[in-house]
Amino acid sequence: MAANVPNTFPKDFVFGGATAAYQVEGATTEDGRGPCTWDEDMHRPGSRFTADPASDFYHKYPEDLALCEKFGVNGIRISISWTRILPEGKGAVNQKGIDYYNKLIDTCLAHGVEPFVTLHHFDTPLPFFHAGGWLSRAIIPEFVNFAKICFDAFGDRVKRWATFNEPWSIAQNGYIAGNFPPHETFQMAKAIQIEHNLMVAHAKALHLYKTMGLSGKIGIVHTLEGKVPITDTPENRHARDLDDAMSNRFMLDACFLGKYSDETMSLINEILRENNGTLVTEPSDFDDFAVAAKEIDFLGMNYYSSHFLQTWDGESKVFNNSTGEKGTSVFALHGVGARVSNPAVPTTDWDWPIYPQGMHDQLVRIAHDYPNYKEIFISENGMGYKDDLVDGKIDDTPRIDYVSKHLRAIQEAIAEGVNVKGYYIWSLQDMLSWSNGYNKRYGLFYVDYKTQQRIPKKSAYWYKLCSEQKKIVPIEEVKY
Ligand code: BGP
Repeated sequence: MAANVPNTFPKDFVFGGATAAYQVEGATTEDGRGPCTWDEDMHRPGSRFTADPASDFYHKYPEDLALCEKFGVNGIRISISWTRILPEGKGAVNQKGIDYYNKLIDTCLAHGVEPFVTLHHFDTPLPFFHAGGWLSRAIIPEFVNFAKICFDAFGDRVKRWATFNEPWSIAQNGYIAGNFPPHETFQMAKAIQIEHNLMVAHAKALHLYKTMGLSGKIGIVHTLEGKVPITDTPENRHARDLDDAMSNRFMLDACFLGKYSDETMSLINEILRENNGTLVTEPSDFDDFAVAAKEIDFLGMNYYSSHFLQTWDGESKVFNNSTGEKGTSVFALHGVGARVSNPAVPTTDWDWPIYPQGMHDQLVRIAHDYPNYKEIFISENGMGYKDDLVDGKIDDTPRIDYVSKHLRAIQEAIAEGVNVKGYYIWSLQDMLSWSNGYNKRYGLFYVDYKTQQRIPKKSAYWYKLCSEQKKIVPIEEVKY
């Protein structure tokens, strides 16, 4: 780390906490909510967990927001469950869903916690999922309709909107890694098509917002995994470029260039060729992209990890470590590359490399490659950990260490001129992890799932000091 970069954040830097509706709310059948794709998925035979009651945020939000205020968390990412508002994805609006989010947003504001609202955080309405999900373009106008209802209902108070959370995860996890519904594997062409369709939906919803005369800002949340060749050979660098194109660059181009650059398309076409696939687009998609790229206000960047790439011409193979049994992950894709372990880089129990340099590098890359980006928020970052409750306390020092190093990477990027305006730790409280369940905890606030009691972890006390002092506070200064 560069020693000459001051340990300080701008006065208006947000120290936030992130959540997602399906992971925290519970109450999946309450007050008229309709099913989303995950409700069916988590009730299939062999499923290890469900989303009820999760962290019971549907009822416990006043307590969680009071904790935010007490612990210096001055921003919260929430998402709106599409099927609370429109139980069948379309048709009649469920007033109870509107009422819930009105109360939630008002409570955020009453506690001085700025809401950052995501319209879609993986919870596609079940009827649309059955009709092909994001592979089908039929869902695009339905999403825009849902977005309009939300902008109309909440746009007077919500000043920061994201259209989607992590389009790449929808594509990769559902169609390549197989750990999200519909659990398909190695369908690189489908994944790329889904990315494109999501970018069209994003562009249309974003432009709609801009025509409504509301006073807030709108962007998108991408997960930007760093990509590094495991050794510096031309073959490994090419594997890096292919993985980066499919995971990051394709969608960044759509959002910020308003088109796919020739270099990006050359990499994407190589992946499609190797996997016997094609990409279907319509000419008007690029008109939508061009308009939205001029209008986008910010990028939300989720960053947890980077991948170390090696060239790979074998068959595709993936094993998802969803239990925290360290060292079990496998990820190699035909026509792309293999993600291999780097002995010099530590990992979490779920085999995610801990590599803050990757966050810095992605921030600098955005500023360099997409200079019209305006502002960036780190909209998720944090460490999955099997927190132990000992004598009523949780000492999560490894998490503090992880977050400190990533905050430092942000300070360095800011010092190099990147406009980073805030950090939302994943997660605010412990919650359901999509494919891992409840033993992978991320929260500042421990959730006892038997009683729903909240217990602030050591990291919560530390985060409060950082937020108050607008700097990375040494762990020794935490009284716990
Ligand atoms: C991001 C998602 C979050 C969250 C987080 C941690 O991709 O936006 O919803 O789940 O990752 O992932 P996991 O729960 O798989 O450890």
